[in-house]
Amino acid sequence: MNVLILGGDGYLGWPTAMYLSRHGHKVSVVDNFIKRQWEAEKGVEPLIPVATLHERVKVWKQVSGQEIDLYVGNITNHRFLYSVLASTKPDAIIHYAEQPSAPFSMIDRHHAIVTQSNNVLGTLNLMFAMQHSCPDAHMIKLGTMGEYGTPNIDIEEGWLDVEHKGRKDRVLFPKKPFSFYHLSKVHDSANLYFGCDVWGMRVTDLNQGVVYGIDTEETKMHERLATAFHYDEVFGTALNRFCTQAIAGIPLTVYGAGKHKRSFLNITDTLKCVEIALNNPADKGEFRVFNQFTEVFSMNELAAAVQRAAGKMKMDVKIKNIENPRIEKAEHYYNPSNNNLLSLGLNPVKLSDALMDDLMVRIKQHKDRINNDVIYPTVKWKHDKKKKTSSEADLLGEDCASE
Ligand code: USQ
Repeated sequence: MNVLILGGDGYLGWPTAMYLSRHGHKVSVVDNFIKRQWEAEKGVEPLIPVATLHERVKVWKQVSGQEIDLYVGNITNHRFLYSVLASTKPDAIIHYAEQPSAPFSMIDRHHAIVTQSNNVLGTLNLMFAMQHSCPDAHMIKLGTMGEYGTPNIDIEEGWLDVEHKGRKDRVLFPKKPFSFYHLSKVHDSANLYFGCDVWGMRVTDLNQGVVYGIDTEETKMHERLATAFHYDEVFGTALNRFCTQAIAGIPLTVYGAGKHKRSFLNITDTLKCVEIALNNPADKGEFRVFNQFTEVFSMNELAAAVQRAAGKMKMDVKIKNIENPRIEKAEHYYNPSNNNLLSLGLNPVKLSDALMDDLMVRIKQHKDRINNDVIYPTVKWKHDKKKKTSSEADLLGEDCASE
């Protein structure tokens, strides 16, 4: 297939590009490198040095013989997006081009607005650009399990059958998201459902859990093909952070009592799930939702697994329950369904001891690059009103998220 990947420089975008290129698809990638700018703003870097996208595309050609076409630009600029779609004429578009961090979106007013305008307007532009150039193409959109929050009922895949005062209907599953970032994905989902309903778009919304892992088959093919693995408080996700903290010899930062649960998957399963969605496109007019995760863990379970793996490497790792900087339920019911991808053939990679050992060994190779100063959480969901936020934009505007 002719596949266009938006956000091709990212943690998931770049491995997806190589994977699909290796599996016989014609791949083009788009990125404006804004994530690298946000990293610079927060003073953080991926653990493994990440080559420029231009260089990675070149190295990929050398090691695989396959070309990946690169387009540099911002998808919130509709002229740029229209021209990319007109020249690539994709059968499918995989849309990762969003600000991906919940803490980033909660820093202050400015970061909430950057997140929602980038994510929601980028997706809206894409909807219009597709109507213009490729109305029959399949959009595979990266959503998040965090759209649902932690409701006190089973989490279905996107939809809920309801009976109300004797009448029945099928409605989008009620959303109780965790942050302005997660909310941006809720807004995207609502817009995309509308596009399917009104224009006959075909969309698969992948409500993905927390991804962990550092390598895929393709990143292992050359050191300059590495992807952006983060462990910092803003862009690092829980398991990646815990493993890095273990290697750094600092206590694992479990937020709160650690009894809250989330859904997880390995980075290699992200690629498999996207491939499954690609090979089984949504019907015309269908807004299809897959819950993309393979396992559920509480934070305490996750930290204990890392502690065990570290113990095997003769490291004595402590777990520290610190005050939760987020507002989230400390204990809750959690029973999300993930049948759609399993029934289409997903064979999950489970978080085995072996997998954790590999991850820790790989992190250890770059131990000297770990910056302990960016690990402890400083972004809080509820701001201290007396304290000014550090963002220049908000100091000028004299406001902050809690006001
Ligand atoms: N947590 C800790 N200690 C840490 C970091 C996180 O206990 O040092 C806990 C948090 O309290 C939270 C959970 O881990 O409940 C998950 O946090 P996270 O930072 O790993 O993930 P999250 O902020 O939810 O966002 C990440 C990705 C996002 C994706 C989402 C999937 O950054 O792009 O959409 O995972 S999900 O969580 O299912 O919404």
